[in-house]
Amino acid sequence: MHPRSLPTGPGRVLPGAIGHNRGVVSRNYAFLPPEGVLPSRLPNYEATAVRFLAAPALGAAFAQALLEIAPGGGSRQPCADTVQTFLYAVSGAATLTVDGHPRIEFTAGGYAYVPPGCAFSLRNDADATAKVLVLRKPYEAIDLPPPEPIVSHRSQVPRTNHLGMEGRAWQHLLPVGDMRFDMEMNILIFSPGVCFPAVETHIMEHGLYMLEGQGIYLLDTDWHEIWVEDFIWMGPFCPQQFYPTGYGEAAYLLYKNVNREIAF
Ligand code: UGY
Ligand code: MN
Repeated sequence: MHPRSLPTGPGRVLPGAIGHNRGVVSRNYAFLPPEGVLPSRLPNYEATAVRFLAAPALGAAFAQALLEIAPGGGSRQPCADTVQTFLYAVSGAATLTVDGHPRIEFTAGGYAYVPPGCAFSLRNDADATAKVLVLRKPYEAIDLPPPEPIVSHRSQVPRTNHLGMEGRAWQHLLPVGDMRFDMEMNILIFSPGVCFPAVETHIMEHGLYMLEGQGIYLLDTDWHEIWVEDFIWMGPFCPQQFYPTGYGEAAYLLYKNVNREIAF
């Protein structure tokens, strides 16, 4: 019997919570199921829990967090940061305002790129909690102006397949190959049974949030079963491979740092 199918009662620990823990934090990767990532609060947000998923404290060169904005909650005032921010709506319906763009209803699949110095705010005027992923990273400036803000939705982004591998698809949420950007945010989509053509061992870091389906993920030398809402940090050169095990498509949102020289 699966431990989750065993009987328990209100106020009691779920069977298997300890012996079947899936969370791992190692030198060059972390696998974080949601139940282990405890909430905190942020000064500029009311009625909002923040669950940090990646941060320099872990070894990452970026920060990523899940905001859970209760009805009536959200930013106290517009927030302009010296670092760039990427927002992705996971569930619920928040209201997003990005400087220079009309206010929009920010529902699942909505996303925004907010360059350094540009202000944004998130409010929840609906009657259910809104979950929003926030990624922050210092912008690595070059001799080009920084990018403009982008406010869009996953449904506006075509599926492409630059590798031509059967059963694979990508949605590039930010322009790929545009040297003003120092990062990519992509949704990778896999048909059942389809994996990467090789185990990857690249310098780029990843922050991965599982959106749909399930599978097993190779990180360094270990395989991990992955489900919706799980998060993975992959550090530079971490060996990685994904093998979907569900009956339908698997999809995840993936951060990747690109387009810049090595800093010494
Ligand atoms: O683009 C990538 O690096 C991607 N294939 N990696 C991953 O999904 N772990
Ligand atoms: Mn990769």
